[in-house]
Amino acid sequence: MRIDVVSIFPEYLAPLALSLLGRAQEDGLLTLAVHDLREFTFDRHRTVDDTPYGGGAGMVMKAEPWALALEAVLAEQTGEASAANLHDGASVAPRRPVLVVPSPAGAVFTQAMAYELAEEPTLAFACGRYEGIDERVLEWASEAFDVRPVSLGDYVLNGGEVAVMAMVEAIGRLVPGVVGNPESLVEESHSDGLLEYPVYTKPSSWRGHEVPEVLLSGNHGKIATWRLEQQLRRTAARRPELLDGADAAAYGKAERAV
Ligand code: 6GU
Repeated sequence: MRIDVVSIFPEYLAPLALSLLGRAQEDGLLTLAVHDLREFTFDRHRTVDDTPYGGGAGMVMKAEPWALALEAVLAEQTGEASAANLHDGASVAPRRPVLVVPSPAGAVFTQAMAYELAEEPTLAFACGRYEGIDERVLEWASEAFDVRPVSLGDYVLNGGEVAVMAMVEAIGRLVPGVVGNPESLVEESHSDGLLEYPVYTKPSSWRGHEVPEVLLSGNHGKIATWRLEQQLRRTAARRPELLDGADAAAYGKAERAV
C-alpha cells in the first residue's frame, strides 16, 4: 500500500517511521510519502492561507497550492499503479484513489472504515489547518479522487496531522503482514462490534488482587463464555450505543453464554 500525506508540517508525521509502521516500510509492505504543501507555492512568503469570503474569524487554506500538491501526488500514485498493471500484464482501468480529508465536519472514523481503507492500493491524506481548505478543492479533486471527509470524533484539533497519524496507524496495522500475529487482530476491541474483554498475566495473585478463577481452569469453553460475557458487560457499561450495531454472530454467542 502507498500512502501520501500533504501537510504544512511534514515533520509532524515523522513518528510514522517508528515502530510497527516503520518496520512495515522497511519490509516494503507500506510506502509512506509526506509532502510539504509550501513546496507548491511560488510567492516570497510561500502563502497557503487567506481571509474567508463572507467574513468571520480565522483563515482559510487557498485552493491553488492544494491543487498543485494533489496533482503531484496523483502523478506519483498513478505512475506506480500503471507500473504495477504492466507487471501483472493487466489492462484494467485503475480505480480512483481515495483522498481522505481530516475534518471535525467529516464522517466519524471507525474500525470498519479502517478495514475498508486498508484494502486500497493507494491513499492520500490532505491535512488542513486554520479554519479548513477552500471547499472548491474538494469539488475539484472529486474528478480524480474518491474524496472522503473524515473526523476522529466530536472534538476539535488544530489541524489534520494528529488525526492522520491515528488513521494511518489504524489502517496500516490491518495491511496483511504488518502485524506479526494476525490472530491478535481478531480478538481486539471493535473487531466484532464489542469492547475487548479484560486481560491478565502473572502473578495470579498481586497486591491482594486475584486473576478471575475461570482463567486458571484450563477449560477453554468456559473461558470463551466468560470473555464474551465480560465483553457484553463492558460494552453495556461504557458504550451502550455500540450494542445496537454489534455483530449478530457475537449476540448469538452471547445469548448462549449468559
Ligand atoms: Cl480529522 N481534524 C481536526 N482538525 N479536528 C478533528 C478531527 C479531524 N477529528 C476530530 N477533531
